[in-house]
Amino acid sequence: MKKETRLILALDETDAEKALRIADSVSEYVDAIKINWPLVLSAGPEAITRLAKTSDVICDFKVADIPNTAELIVRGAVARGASAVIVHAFTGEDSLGAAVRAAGRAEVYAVTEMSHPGGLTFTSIHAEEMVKMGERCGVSGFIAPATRPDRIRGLRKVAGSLKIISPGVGAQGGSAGAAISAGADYVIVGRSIYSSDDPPAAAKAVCAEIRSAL
Ligand code: OMP
Repeated sequence: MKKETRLILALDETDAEKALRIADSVSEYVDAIKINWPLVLSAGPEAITRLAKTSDVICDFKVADIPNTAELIVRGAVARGASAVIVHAFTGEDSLGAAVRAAGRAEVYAVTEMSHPGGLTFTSIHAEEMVKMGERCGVSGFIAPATRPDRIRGLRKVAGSLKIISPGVGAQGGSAGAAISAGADYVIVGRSIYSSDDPPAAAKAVCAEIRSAL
């Protein structure tokens, strides 16, 4: 994944044609497009391949399964053109390791503490351990919450030079500048770009905020 704007668009738009139009319109502002079940369920998995023609695509399938199933899901996503897959770490070293091996040259990002309030119930408590385990498994990086920049700062200390990508900016209340200042390499932004009246202008504004934090 290139590291130019440090913005990743979370394209959870369920109107497939609109999603593709938005992806095109913001292409100069984003380093990658992250897609999740909402778009895959409405547009089909071929959306991965269509988007991958013009952008790096992160398949946010939050894989949380036994090693064999994790491997099959990651292989399928990469075969369709994904450059990276998001996998839960809480399933343990065998499952996360299987996902990394199945990804081959594609990247795996492991979820640590989740950005929503419920992320404090279980994921927060084990986030540092999940980062250490992810490093042993060979992941490329971690998901850490832009809603809690202090937690990005804490997880950055454990993650060393591995990447941190941070969702929770805008609609969930986090700020792109604060996440980058706390040690995130990229921010992930969804609704406040794809649901805005002017997605390119919204993406441009996030990029400006990121730049001013660097
Ligand atoms: P917005 O809240 O609309 O900006 O979207 C955030 C995106 O990041 C969604 O696609 C979420 O599924 C995803 N996400 C989180 O919001 N919180 C997390 O802890 C992890 C993720 C993720 O793995 O991307």
